[in-house]
Amino acid sequence: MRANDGTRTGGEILVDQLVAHGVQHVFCVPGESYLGALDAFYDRPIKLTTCRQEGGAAIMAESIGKATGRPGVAFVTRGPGATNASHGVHIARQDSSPMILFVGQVAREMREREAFQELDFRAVFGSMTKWATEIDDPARIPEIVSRAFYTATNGRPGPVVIALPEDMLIERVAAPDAPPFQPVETWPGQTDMAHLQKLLWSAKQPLAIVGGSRWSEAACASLTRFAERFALPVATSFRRSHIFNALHECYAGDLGIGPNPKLIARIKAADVILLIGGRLGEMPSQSYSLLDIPGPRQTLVHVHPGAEELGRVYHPHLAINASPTAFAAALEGLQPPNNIPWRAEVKTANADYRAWTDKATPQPGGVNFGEVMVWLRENLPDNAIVCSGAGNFSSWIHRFYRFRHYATHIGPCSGSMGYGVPSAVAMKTLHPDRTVVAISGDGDFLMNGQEFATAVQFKLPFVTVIADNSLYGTIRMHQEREYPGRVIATELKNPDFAAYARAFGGFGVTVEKTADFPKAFEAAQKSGLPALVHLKIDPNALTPMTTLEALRAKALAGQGR
Ligand SMILES: Cc1ncc(C[n+]2csc(CCOP(=O)(O)OP(=O)(O)O)c2C)c(N)n1
Ligand SMILES: [Mg+2]
Repeated sequence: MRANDGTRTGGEILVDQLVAHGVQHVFCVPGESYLGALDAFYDRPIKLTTCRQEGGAAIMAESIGKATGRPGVAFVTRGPGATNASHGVHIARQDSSPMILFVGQVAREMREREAFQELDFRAVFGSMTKWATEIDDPARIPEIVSRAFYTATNGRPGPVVIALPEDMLIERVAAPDAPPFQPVETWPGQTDMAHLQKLLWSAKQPLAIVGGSRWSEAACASLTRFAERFALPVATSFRRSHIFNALHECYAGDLGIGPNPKLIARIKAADVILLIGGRLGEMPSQSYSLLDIPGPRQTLVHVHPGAEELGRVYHPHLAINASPTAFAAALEGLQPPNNIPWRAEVKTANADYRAWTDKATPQPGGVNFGEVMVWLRENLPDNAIVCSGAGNFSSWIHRFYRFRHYATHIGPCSGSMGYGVPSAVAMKTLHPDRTVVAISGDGDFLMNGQEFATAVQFKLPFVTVIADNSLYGTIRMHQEREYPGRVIATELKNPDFAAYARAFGGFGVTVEKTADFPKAFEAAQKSGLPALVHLKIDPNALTPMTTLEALRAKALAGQGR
């Protein structure tokens, strides 16, 4: 019950700050440590989604941050809750997603006795977050929460963790609310843009690679106009393919796992590389083999919102400290050369992309996952959101699906399994009117499959497609390469996934032939329930490019056996 003497409890002040900063969705697993905050949600205009595991709740918050550019928020309890939630915190870190995790903490007078589930959250999350802190004085909640919103969003976005001592949340004080935060734009300087124009005017074969966070629909539109005006081939970085419309004639393809060898060759042959927003980390750089380190042979223009990322791995010819949203707007002012010498190149780049992705590759077994992807890309609406986890199954998404709008692919650049289902819960909560599809591997799904219960409880009808090859396929692939024939710890005996979905109150169907997929998917959608389509994939169908048997034979031959 709120008092009318001008005071509020710490919990009430805290939740009021979230309202003030425009938070609409919060994901939680309750804990007795933060009952004072939980109660304050009771009559506030924030949709609170109760989850089944803190890893799921944290991934949901991270997904909101990834999709909207504003911090996603989760609440979890002390030690076990926070360590479970670290799954999502690490993703927010690696994927540069704004996120704030609130963690219950023991009462102030008990601290440092290793009280029940006590952890030193500053130490535990110190190296994983942009800021990890604890609030001692309820009067400082508005200041600290406001700083958390700015910190999570500004520069290179990332996670903030705030611990909340239990007694602090019920202490009453009079404290005014903070004004709403606004993400801070970092604008490129005029000299930066003039330098960039000069570099492009003398280029022979330039190419753009776009990635990272801090994009928006408007920024993507500016980027598209820039690509059109400059006839510039644009490649998208690992799990950032939604930044550029794959149907656009300037699209050069996806630079992630299993990329088109012609794209790799094209990047190596380029004379000017415009890297916008991304870090060109281990996955898109093909284990740091794509560009020379520290000084690339190509003229590298690196645009990043975090000043500390510029020159961190690659020595850029031109470093521009700017958020992609601001930089994309500034691109509108650049003028292309009169006769663009590389005009034919954009056509070839796009033709190479098309040839690489048009048709699914042949696969052993009854279900060809590539053909499933082709069907989904031809049949899902343009604004459908695909949430995916990590595993070899995702290489079929990257290769054959065609993302057409910003924030239609929500996936973990950090390669964290268990992402698709909680992420789909968050996306369907955010966009109840849009089609949301989670795509999971069999191993991947069961890491956070419990959040299917959250989807049922909160009536979130998205479809989960599981590519079940009865393997931790990715690890098996590495195992067969390094230790051919010595199979250990990579085989899975799986449940009946369709029955699992039904047991939770959802819709479930199993598919054993590619031709049966469309009907099964449509039935899943028509059910109006959270639904699961279980695809039986041949374990031999390891990647779009090779089979398990072929990989093993090659490795054995290499070993002279
Ligand atoms: C949380 C987490 N744990 C472990 C790994 C290591 N790992 C990467 S892929 C993979 C197997 C994925 O299996 P599955 O989801 O069935 O997909 P598949 O590769 O079989 O298509 C594992 C264990 C990881 N990336 N993330
Ligand atoms: Mg698998």
